[in-house]
Amino acid sequence: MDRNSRGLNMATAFSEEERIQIRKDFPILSRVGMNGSPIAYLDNAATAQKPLVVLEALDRYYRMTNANVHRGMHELAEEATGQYEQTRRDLASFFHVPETHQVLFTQGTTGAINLVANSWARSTLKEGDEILLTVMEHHSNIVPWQLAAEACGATIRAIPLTSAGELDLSTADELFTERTRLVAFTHVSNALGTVNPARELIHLAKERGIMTFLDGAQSAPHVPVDLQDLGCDFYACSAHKMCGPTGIGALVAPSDVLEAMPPYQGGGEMIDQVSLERSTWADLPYKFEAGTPNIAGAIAWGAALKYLSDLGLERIEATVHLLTEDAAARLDAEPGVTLTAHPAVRGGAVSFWLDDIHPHDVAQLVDQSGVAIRAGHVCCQPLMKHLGHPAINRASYHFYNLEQETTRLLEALRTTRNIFGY
Ligand code: C6P
Repeated sequence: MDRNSRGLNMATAFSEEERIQIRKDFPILSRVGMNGSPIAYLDNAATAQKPLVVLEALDRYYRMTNANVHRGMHELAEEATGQYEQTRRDLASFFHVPETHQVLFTQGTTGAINLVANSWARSTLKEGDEILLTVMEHHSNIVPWQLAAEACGATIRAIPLTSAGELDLSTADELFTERTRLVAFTHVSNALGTVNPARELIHLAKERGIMTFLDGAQSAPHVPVDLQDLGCDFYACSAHKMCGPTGIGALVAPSDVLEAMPPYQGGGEMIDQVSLERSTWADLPYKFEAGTPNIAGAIAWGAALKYLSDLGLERIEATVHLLTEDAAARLDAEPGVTLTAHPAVRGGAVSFWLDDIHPHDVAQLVDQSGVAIRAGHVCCQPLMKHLGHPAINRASYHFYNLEQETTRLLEALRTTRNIFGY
């Protein structure tokens, strides 16, 4: 079998012909950009495009089912509840989670992190406790912990990076202290593309009795994730990066941890009994799902999960690997381009600088060639400080991208250099 150093079976990657067929599932991918050619969408780490089955699921829910969940005694409400709860079961099986009630719907990865920071962290952390992050974290995996730490008198520390853009675990013995209560880190970096050694870091924390939070925003879309195997305490992801709709995501955690956590938000649905003096809470998962949820979003996410599962996560992972390795190699060889990182294991993103041209100018100019990339600090300002640059350019891939889209990016970068007189 054609396995690469990462153990991926590269023979399973979708061929270009297969990807051309797959692209037909995504109406937006035939949209023509301002230069008259289809948009080369290389901003998948920001949000993935949606296949027709997801758009149809949204439309079908609002057209034929629209009703609130868990409340009504009528046919429509029962149908809506059944479809909404089916996605929870689908998520449990997608991530290999034993109990369905371990899956909580949130507003996204950000919502999941805020839930744990406000509930678990604020009720657990004591003065002098420490939360360990990494220098490559997204602001969503920094700011909620800072707010909780400030409220509890805890402090934040961060795992440094090597020059290749990987976690430097050589100092683990100093970083994990007897006051460390939580290690929260990203599975795949949205800025550098680095795939972190999640199992190894979770193991280091577990053997010291430290809780772990894995930010799966960039892994859930194209890495097969087995949460039983990984062993983290908390895992968060966003539907919109997995070809689903915006405004919905999930938090997964062990039942006993969730049982012990106080509610985060109060309101309808999350209660058992309410009197004017006090209230008691609903069972899991509803204790953490106050108010009318994103019903259509959950149902359409179910359609996205089925779509990804039918394609096969291993095939998706191999395809994204193929595309990003190709892009990284070609960008690295391109005059004027400097890659921000050279991780041994790369996820969906390749980021770079073009000479000393501001990344915003680069992104705007390549956009004129119909190539969509992201520019800026990509919500990772501490990482930018570490890199010594305020911003980066980032091309990020999904299984429906084509190598010729990278070729178009390279051509657009050459044009940009010409405009700037290089
Ligand atoms: N990164 C990007 O372009 P939400 O917004 O809640 O769906 O996801 C937040 C988030 C958390 N962690 C990581 C590693 C992420 O990449 C993101 C979202 C997007 O890189 C938008 S800034």
